[in-house]
Order: sequence, then C-alpha cells, then structure tokens
Amino acid sequence: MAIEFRIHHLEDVESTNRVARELVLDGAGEDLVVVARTQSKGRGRLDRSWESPEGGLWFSIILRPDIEPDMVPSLNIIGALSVARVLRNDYDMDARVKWPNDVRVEGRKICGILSEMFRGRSGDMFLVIGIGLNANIDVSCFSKDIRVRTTSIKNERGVEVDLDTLLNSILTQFGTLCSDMFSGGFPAVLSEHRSLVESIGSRVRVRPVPPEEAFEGIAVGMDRRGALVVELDDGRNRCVLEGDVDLV
Ligand code: BT5
Repeated sequence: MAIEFRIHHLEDVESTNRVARELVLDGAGEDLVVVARTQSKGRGRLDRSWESPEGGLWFSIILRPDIEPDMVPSLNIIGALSVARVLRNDYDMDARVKWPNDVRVEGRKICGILSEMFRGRSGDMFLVIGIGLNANIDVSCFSKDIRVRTTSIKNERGVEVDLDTLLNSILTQFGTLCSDMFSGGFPAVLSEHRSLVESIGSRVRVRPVPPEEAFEGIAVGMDRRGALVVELDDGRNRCVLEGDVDLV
C-alpha cells in the first residue's frame, strides 16, 4: 500500500533534517515530510555542508521503519532511485546513481541524500531521509569549488519546474518502492538501482565510513542490503555499507 505522506512547508531553516529530528522529539509521527525554501546550514554526510539556496528542493522524510539497522542503506537506495526515476521519466534526463546515493547527470551531482537514525520519545527508532535536489538553480550561484561538479534541472533542461509537482512525484515513487521492498520485491528494486549505478564494472577507490584505510578494487555489484561489493586484487570480495567511492 502506498504511503500517505503529510507535508510540512517551511520557509528558511537551518536544516530540514534538524527540523525533522526536533519534530520527532516533540512527538510528531512518521510519514511526515519537512520541506523548506532555503537552508542556512544544510548538511551533507560526515558534517560536510550542503549549499541550499532558493530554487532547490530541500526536504526530509520521517519514517519509522521496522527494519534492522544494516538495512537502512536500502532506504537510501530507494531515495536515490525515486529521484533518478522522476528525472528520467518526467524530465527526460539521463540520471544515474553514484553509489551509494548521489544522483548525477553526465557525471555532475544534481542530488545528495543524508539519512540519520535516532530514537523518538517513545524509544522507537526513527529514520530521517534528507534529500537535496538542485531544481530551479543556476549552478553559477554555487561556490567555485562545487560549481564545476554540479548541475540542476534548470541547467540541464533550460526551464524551471514546479517544486510541489516535483516533490509529489518523488514521494509517489518513494512510497511505491517502499511497498515493493516490504512486500519482498527488494531484489527487483536493487537490480534497477544497480542498472543505474555508474561504477559497477569499474576500478574504484573506496574510503569506508566509519573511517578505515582506503582500498581499491573492481566494483562488482551490491548485496541484498545495498552494500557495494568490491573485488580486491587478491580475488576476495569486500562489502562496504557506507563510504565514498571514486573511479580510478
Ligand atoms: C550529500 O552529502 O550529498 C548529502 C546532501 C543532503 C542534503 C539534504 S537537503 C535536505 C536535508 N537537510 C540537510 O541538512 N541535508 C539534507 P555528501 O555526499 O557528503 O556531499 C556533500 C558535498 O557535496 C559537499 O562537500 C560539496 O562538495 C557538494 N555540494 C554541496 N552542496 C551541493 C549542492 N547543492 N549540489 C551538489 N553538490 C553539493
């Protein structure tokens, strides 16, 4: 059954993930989406910053999923796949996924995802999936170091899009993919995700999180949780649940 999301619109916030967390601690339930016009302290993974001017789609989905912690990456995969599907189907863009969950168009990042898990007041585990999508942004407004590696719907298509329509389309895909996953259809979800992942079959350098020594190998696929499987030079396979991956 598709999820009925409630959407909470805000103007200028520090970070929608932070607002989402505060709402949960104040007793808000799951299936709530917090969306903001701008973020002054948008966050990426590992405390990196996320530039969030007006025109982007900055939102966080609050879920209370009944899953083991090692399955959390599967929900990130669903987030990335939802965005990629909408960009591909509705906006005719060749959106691909850079494992684990960046969405890129011709090698330029258009969307990033930050998931955080924590306990609500009742002690239940909540998951906040924060999604930042460069929609009606001209990338020339980004700082110099990220401008060259970044794109937006506006830059790719030459038009501005309706942000509410975009959000609803992504949430519809997200809800559908979640129901597929919980009804045993995750292998199909993974195989669609895999077909869009840029690095499969290529030599990659992996920097695992939590930090461990970086290593290289051939990205050969993903396991049932969505972890990246890398074939090392000695023939062994190593699975990475979280980390940064670059092509070498
Ligand atoms: C991410 O981290 O890609 C996760 C970004 C999640 C942002 C959303 S917006 C709604 C919600 N609320 C939040 O506070 N966060 C989430 P990571 O893989 O660590 O990438 C971060 C890096 O991307 C930065 O260090 C920059 O190099 C680059 N970057 C920053 N802003 C960007 C943008 N708008 N578009 C593309 N790249 C960007």
